[in-house]
Amino acid sequence: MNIVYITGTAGSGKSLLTSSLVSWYREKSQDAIAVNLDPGVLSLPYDPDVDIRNSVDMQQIMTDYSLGPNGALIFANDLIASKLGEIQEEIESTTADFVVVDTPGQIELFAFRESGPFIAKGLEADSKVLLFLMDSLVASSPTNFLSLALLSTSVQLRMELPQIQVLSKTDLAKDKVPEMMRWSKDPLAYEDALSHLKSGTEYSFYSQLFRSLKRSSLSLGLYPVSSYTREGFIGLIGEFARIFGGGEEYEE
Ligand SMILES: Nc1nc2c(ncn2[C@@H]2O[C@H](COP(=O)(O)OP(=O)(O)O)[C@@H](O)[C@H]2O)c(=O)[nH]1
Ligand SMILES: [Mg+2]
Repeated sequence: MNIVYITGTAGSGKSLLTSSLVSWYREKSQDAIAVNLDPGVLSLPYDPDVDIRNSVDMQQIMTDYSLGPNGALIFANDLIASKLGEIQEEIESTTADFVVVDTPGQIELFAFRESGPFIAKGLEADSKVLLFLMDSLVASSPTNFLSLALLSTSVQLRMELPQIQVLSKTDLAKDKVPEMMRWSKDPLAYEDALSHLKSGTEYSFYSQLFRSLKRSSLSLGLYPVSSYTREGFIGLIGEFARIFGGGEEYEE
């Protein structure tokens, strides 16, 4: 059994990608399940096979501890850690080969408190990979692109798992995607985009940060994907197959 954790900022497309990946695997007759780890979510674009909301009840927490929604959300996210055994058992009670884990809407509640890294490291699987979603619409300016690349590095330092960066919602930023892909591969292309925007001091700050990230990057690369059109799925799922060591060949 292999696990894909899906992380990214709120609204970056985690839940829809979870849904689309599971559907895609199932259409290829692969045994895949969706796990929802967001205790605060009201509606999801998929029917979760394992759902943290069955064991962590936000309403109950608000009542029992006299907390408002924000306090209850923090409490609920911290409680996820105590459910590790239950989640593992539920996953293992399925026969799934691919487990796609949708993480809480707010990344700081998952990656930067204790429960996220605890669950990510604690769930047992043959292989695990962590996706970090960079929303195409946000990442299309060179400074935002760097900011998201830094955040994804920060998340990786917390989670300590192999990481793939995903440029999400590419259907919404079609004309910008090729340029962002060039930035990810070539610091000179990135510096070219910066040179129109920044003063000398800013330019050198951004370009040096970018170069040092590129030089020492722990990421396995940036994959452009649309959960609506499924553009880019072959590339992304091919990368999973390499990590998971499966020999599957997929077609669109
Ligand atoms: N056009 C388009 N919209 C998307 C895509 N992925 C997500 N969205 C939309 O972006 C919004 C946030 O997505 P969601 O999956 O809920 O983000 P999450 O907060 O990271 O789980 C929703 O309205 C989605 O329908 C995509 O690939 N293309
Ligand atoms: Mg979500």
